[in-house]
This record gives sequence, C-alpha cells and structure tokens, in this order.
Amino acid sequence: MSTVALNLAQVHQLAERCLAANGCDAANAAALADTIGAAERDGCHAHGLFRVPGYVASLRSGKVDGKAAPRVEQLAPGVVRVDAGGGYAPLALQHGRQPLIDCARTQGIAALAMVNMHHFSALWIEVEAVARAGLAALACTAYMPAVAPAGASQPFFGTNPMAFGWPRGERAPLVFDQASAAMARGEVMIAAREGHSLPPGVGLDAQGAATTDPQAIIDGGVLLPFGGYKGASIALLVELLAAGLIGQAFSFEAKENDNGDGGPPRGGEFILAMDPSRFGDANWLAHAEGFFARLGGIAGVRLPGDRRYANRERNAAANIEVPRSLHDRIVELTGD
Ligand code: NDP
Ligand code: PYC
Repeated sequence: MSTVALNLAQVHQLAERCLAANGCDAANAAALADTIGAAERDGCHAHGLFRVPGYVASLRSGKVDGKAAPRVEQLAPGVVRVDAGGGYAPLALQHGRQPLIDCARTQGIAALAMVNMHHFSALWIEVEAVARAGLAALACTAYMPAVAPAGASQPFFGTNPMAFGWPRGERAPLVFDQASAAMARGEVMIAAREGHSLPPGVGLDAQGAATTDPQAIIDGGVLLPFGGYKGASIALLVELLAAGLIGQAFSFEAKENDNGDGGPPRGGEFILAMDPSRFGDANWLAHAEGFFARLGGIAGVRLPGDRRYANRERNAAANIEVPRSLHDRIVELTGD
C-alpha cells in the first residue's frame, strides 16, 4: 500500500484544516484534531484520520453543528451534564471533564452525562484523562445497530464500547477500551480496505453464515458480540447507561434518526468517576500496584493499554504512515 509519511504535527494540521474548511469553528476543529492526532499517535488508526471523511460528510449534510458550544449544568450533587448542542464529543468532553473531576473529588463518586452529541472516536481518551487526575473512570457510548444479540443474526446493538481507567500515581494509568462487539466496526473496515481476513467469530454474512471476510460483514452482514451472550449483556448495559439513563437515543433509535451520511449518529455518553482516596483505604495505590505486579509477572501476560503506550513512545519521534488514498481524499475534502 502506498503511504504518505507525516509527523504528529502534520497529522494534526491535516485534520484541523480539513475540518475548519468544512464548517468547524476553531475550537471544534482543534478539539477534533487533538482526538484524531491522539488516535494516530497511539496506533489506533481506525479512529484517527480514517474518520475524517465521515466527520466531513456529517458537517456537509448539516447533521452535526461544527460550531456548537457545549453547555455544562449540575443536575444533582453527583451528576454533571454537558449538552453538546448537536456538536461532536471532543469539545463537549473538554467542557465536562474538569467539572466531573471536581465533583468526584467532592462527592467521592460522580457521573457525567453527555447529551446531544456525535461520537466517532476511541473512548480511552476520556478515561485516561480522568485517571491521570487520580480517579478511576468508566465510560461508555452506544452507536447504531451493527451487532446481533445472542441467538440472533440481525443487528440490534451498537458496537457499544466500554473503557476503564485506573490511576497509578506517577505511572501511566491502566486503561482498557473495548467494543462489546468481537471487533470494532472501524477495525473491520480497515481489514476490508487492506484485504485481510478476520479471525473466526467476528461476524456473519448477509445470509447469516459465519464469515471471516470483512467485506461480507459490511455488505449486509452483522458483527457478533464478544464472548457470546456475555458480550451481548455488556452491549445491553451500555445501551441502558448511555441512552436509557441519560435520556439519549438507543442504537436503534439513533439509526432511525440518522440521515445515513456515514458520519456519527446523535447520541449520548456516560462517564463515571470515582476517587479511590474517598473509599476508605489509605493504602489503595500501593495495594493495586502490588496486584499489577503480580498480574504482570505471569508469563505471557501484558496489561491492557501497554500496546498503545508503546506506540505512543515510538511515534513521538517517528512518522505515521498514512495510506496515500486516505491522505489524498482528506486533501481533496479540504479543497486544496
Ligand atoms: P481491541 O480488541 O483491539 O482492544 C480492546 C482492549 O483490549 C484494549 O484496551 C487493548 O489494549 C486490550 N488488549 C488487546 N490485546 C490484549 C492482550 N493480549 N492482553 C491484554 N489486553 C489486551 O479493541 P476493539 O476492537 O474492541 O475497539 C477498538 C476501538 O474502537 C476502541 O478504542 C473503542 O473505543 C472504539 N470504538 C468506538 C465506538 C464509538 O461508538 N465511538 C464504537 C466501537 C468501538 P491495547 O490498546 O494496549 O492493545
Ligand atoms: O468502530 O464500531 C466502531 C465505531 C462506531 C463509531 C465509532 N467507531
């Protein structure tokens, strides 16, 4: 595959210019480009520049307001809400993060309800930032139907990711971030683009037969939940927290409301933050570090997040190889 080598500043600039040229104001373009740049830096290409054409489609169709100004309100002592005003998640997160952190420190535990927003990125970004502030964090968001409930072969749940972060003092937080599908749809799309086959168990084709062909899943097929009915229950939990609890669209409703432009649907996100120093164990940090030492000491085991952190370290000084077709498409969308 032909590629264009870009450093991280050039990745950020490419995204920011394209989004600004298509209707984002400076604050929204910068927040989105930060998120896209972070994904490329950490090797999460399915949620980096790959998403720019989708962002642009949703700006051009008028579905998303690229000039939205998020509003923060306190709904209850432990509940903060950010109304994204029909904009993208990254700027809304910037507005809601510190009030969530402050509230969790005061209350011991607090939730952030993000509403009227469009989420098209990875969730580790939100939990890592909260965990770096010394709090444990859990985040989830629903998508549009792409995953079959256990026993079915038609899509109903979104790919519905859930991410968790745990603070580790001076060390980088422990973070996992996983779709409740066997694989995120973005990863399936990248596999299709690159002509790779998938491991067994990821999805079914349009006839309901098991397939390892990513294109067959995209063309009328369906993803499966990870771990069968257990992953399906996690997908269900995400629907209830990110939609039912906070008054936002379930995945099936998000699709009914969506204009099909290929960009992110309107929906919500739920983030829970907990201050471990308020739960009665002054030794919590050392206790958990002992646990990580034991776990990491088992042959063959690595901690979730370690691959991303290793990519981050490597890419600080290296170039990102962006597929030429994607790079040229973004340049074209910028109007250059
Ligand atoms: P993966 O299956 O690639 O990874 C899931 C998690 O497992 C990561 O935290 C990963 O850590 C960890 N992990 C992988 N291998 C191991 C291992 N051998 N030992 C320990 N931990 C391991 O991710 P998904 O395909 O499920 O999701 C990809 C992304 O898609 C996520 O960032 C998610 O937020 C995003 N997404 C976004 C949606 C949205 O609506 N906005 C919808 C669905 C997904 P590491 O990163 O270090 O490899
Ligand atoms: O990869 O499944 C996915 C996804 C959906 C929305 C953003 N990413």
